[in-house]
Amino acid sequence: MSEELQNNQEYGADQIQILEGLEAVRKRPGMYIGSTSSRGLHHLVYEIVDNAVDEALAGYCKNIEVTIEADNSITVQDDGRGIPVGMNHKAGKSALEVVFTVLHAGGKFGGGGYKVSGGLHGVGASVVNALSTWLTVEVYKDGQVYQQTYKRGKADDAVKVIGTCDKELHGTKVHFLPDDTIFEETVYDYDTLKQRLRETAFLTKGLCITIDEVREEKHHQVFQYEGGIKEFVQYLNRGKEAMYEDVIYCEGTKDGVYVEVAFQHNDSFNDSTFSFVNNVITPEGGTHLTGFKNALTKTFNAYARENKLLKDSDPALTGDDIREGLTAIISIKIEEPQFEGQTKQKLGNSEARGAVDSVVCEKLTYFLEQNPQIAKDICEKSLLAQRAREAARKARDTARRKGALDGAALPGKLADCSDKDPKNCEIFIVEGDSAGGSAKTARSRATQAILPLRGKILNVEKARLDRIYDNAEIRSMITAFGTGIHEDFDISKLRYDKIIIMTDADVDGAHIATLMLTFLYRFMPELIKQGHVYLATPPLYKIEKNKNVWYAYSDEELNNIMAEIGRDQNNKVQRYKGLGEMDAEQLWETTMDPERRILKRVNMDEENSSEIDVTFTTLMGDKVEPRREFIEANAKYVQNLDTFC
Ligand code: 2B7
Repeated sequence: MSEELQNNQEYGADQIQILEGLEAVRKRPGMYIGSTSSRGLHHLVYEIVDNAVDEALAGYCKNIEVTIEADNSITVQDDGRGIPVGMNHKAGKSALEVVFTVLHAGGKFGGGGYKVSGGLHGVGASVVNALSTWLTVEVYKDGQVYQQTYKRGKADDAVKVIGTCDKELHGTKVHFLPDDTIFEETVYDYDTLKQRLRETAFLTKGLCITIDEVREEKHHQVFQYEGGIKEFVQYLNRGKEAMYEDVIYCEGTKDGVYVEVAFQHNDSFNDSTFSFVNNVITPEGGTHLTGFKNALTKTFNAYARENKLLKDSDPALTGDDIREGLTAIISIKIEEPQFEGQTKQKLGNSEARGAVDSVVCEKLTYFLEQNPQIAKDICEKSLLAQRAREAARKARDTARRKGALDGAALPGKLADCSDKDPKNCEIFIVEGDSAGGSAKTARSRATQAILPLRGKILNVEKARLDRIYDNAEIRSMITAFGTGIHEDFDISKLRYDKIIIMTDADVDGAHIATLMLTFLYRFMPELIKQGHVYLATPPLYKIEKNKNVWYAYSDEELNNIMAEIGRDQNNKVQRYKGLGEMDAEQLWETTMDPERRILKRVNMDEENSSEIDVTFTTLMGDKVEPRREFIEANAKYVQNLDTFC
């Protein structure tokens, strides 16, 4: 730092502060972007895009283009007013430079509108700059092209005019390369960015967001939704049968809170409600979500009583009854969001509760009066849900009495391990009795438990709670894990550190694994979130030559092995079709031995939770066409379409 000062005496105390500011970001990047993992890497893009989205929310930007360049650098371009380039007298330098080099170039900077989107409230650009090997920003304004370049957050030079452009052109372009000395991962994932940008486009109606990938692999997609969150709900419901055609939509502003809510019921039994504050998902909800739930319960009960769909003697519908098969988006914009809870993801502002409650009550009451048929259909579905819930309660009580849910009596088919410390233990959920038998012989008895399941397990996307509690395979999993489900779920009672799903390496196996994951996702999501769920990876091929043995887990690996050992008559290649084709010793060597096996941990990034919901409902729901489309789009993971569709 002292060298900087010597080199440039004109910079005074202000400069020292600025350097310290960005040094702090490089020293503790996690404090500013959460982590330096792949997640943090992607956050850099969201921070830059958020500034462009703010410009769109202020009414000046219609298009945002994001490009993943060949070298994994990122370009973001908008057609807003262009960041101001004039002198900021307080800082003694161009406003543009302030935005990219000062940690607290706060929300009101530049005047007009307030900072609403995103997490870092206007410091995002400087944080991204500090964490980039290099960054270039260009501003198009009044026929001039302005540019400034930086290395690791420090400006190379003052803002320069580098050329002229059409007078009509206006906007900002940012191009940066994440610093590989800071990030553990520097390769961008197209799908991750695509999903987030699609979500951003849904949340900002009319805004056109383009994403391009110009690496070896090429992609190009455009997201623009004139219907905003109404279209988001349709998108989430695309794998399901909607109960009525219109998406119900409520919009309004109260106490400085802008509220938008869209919802539509479908024929499933799940509640897929997602809430957002300033365009950022709130996985733990908060006051805005509470306000929505209150309003929904209150309004439907009032309507049902008034219209004699619910008799005076009937018990009120519960929120759960009304939300059965509901897909909903709650999106609010608020000037100073306060987050609480352990992970600071839960909205705390009390005015948000009142605002959402009152906007939804008012608009929904009106909608129901105008659409009596839809109102009646929803009330009747809720009444069915009420009865089913009562039946489920009875089924669960019976199951509880038999000790079937609380681990009191472990399932007979379970071959448990002898070690009683869950930290050391793992359970293999194995498809089929025969593979289960091999696994029981192969396992290390002290720490590995085996639970064989017979055939395909119940698809929980298509079954009501009472049937789910009644299903033997599901009950045996619940009992073996020890945690209970839903409101009874208690992770401290988990009996195994690793839950390993072991199925055949074919399409049927993938289907069974997906059914199990669907069950875990809907009933014990915490197990996935906390990283306890894994997929075993059995090999696809066994190669033998001159008494040596190799296993290949992919076609690529097979080719590599063959290239190495030479393709000749002494080679024997065996294609494994299922776990059952391996004897116990082979199963142990290739798939179960902790020293040699490949385990894939199933992870669930809550930032992507709406997309995960779509994946499960598309794969497991009734509609064939969206499923076929989904599988075709993800064909690299699935080999044989026919069996699955
Ligand atoms: C608080 C800072 C970040 N800003 C402005 C004006 C326009 C503008 C921006 C932006 C990212 C990639 C291309 C306001 C706000 C700075 O002050 S940031 N556009 N776009 C952006 O960052 N895109 C602005 C008032 C008058 N004229 C311009």
